[in-house]
Amino acid sequence: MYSEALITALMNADSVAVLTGAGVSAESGVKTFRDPDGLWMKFKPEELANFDAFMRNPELVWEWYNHRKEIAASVKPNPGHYAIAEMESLFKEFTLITQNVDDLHRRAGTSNPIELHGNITRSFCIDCNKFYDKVEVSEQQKIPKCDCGGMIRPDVVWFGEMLPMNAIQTATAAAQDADVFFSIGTSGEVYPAAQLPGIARQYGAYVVEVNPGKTSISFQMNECLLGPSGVVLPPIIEELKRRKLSA
Ligand code: BV8
Ligand code: ZN
Repeated sequence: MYSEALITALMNADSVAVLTGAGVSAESGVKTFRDPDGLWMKFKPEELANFDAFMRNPELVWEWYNHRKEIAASVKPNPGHYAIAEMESLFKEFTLITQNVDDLHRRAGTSNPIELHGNITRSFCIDCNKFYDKVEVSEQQKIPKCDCGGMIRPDVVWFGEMLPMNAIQTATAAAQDADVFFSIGTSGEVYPAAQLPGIARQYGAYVVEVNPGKTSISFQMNECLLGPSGVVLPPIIEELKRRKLSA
């Protein structure tokens, strides 16, 4: 499935970076956004994943995020998440950058996921910015309220919102430094995350896409591994560990 060039590049790599999207969680049972049965097929992103939509209809947006929170909490990381977590110990420098908000990389053991679009398990008050790890949304109180009386929102980056400065700076530096850069389970439709594989390529990385299908950024890759991440990644990690042992 993978080429000798990829294994050689990984054997010689000091620094490796990985960008993931919703596809890496698909085998855990979490719907993606743009696949035929994806989340955006039922809801329009502009109706839900933006601040104006939240202010217009906070109950609907909280209902949607609570639904996604319950799904994320009820599923488990899959072999793709675990393979990525294992990569951390195989290279001098390793950075996992994710667009996902489902917390599955952390639950699979990745110690410091760079969360470009936030994390659905966290929320914060839009008035005083107080963070909450746990918010109760009940029948009576459909919109969680802060101690200060302000409305609480999910800690995710909506369309039209800036990404957390430190996250996008760390991610960009990791892409520039990478000897090998993986783009896994992302359609490459959302910016500025979708610029990262191209930046890595520009700075000399060997860039690999892992996705059952072609995407709008496949043309930027050195290699496209056409398959599900939970199937494609584990054999690469196994081969790498075998070669490192015998090196
Ligand atoms: C911003 C919220 C500054 C959290 C999301 C250029 C530069 C900067 C901004 C823009 C720009 N051009 C346009 C913009 C605006 C906008 C944008 O990118 N719009 C797009 C749609 C054109 N970007 C922004 O607004 C960003 N903000 O840049 O601020 C600014 C402000 C104003 C104006 C200009 C600049 C904010 C972007 C963040 C938006 N928030 N979500 C949440 O609810 O989740 S985006 C949403 O899409 C998710 O976060 C998701 O992660 C993300 C990307 O989707 P993917 O993860 O790729 O998922 P998708 O379903 O698309 O694809 C899944 C893939 O997996 C498929 O390819 C499939 O084949 C594959 N797959 C399926 N099964 C498997 C698999 N792969 C592997 N294994 C499998 N088993
Ligand atoms: Zn508050």
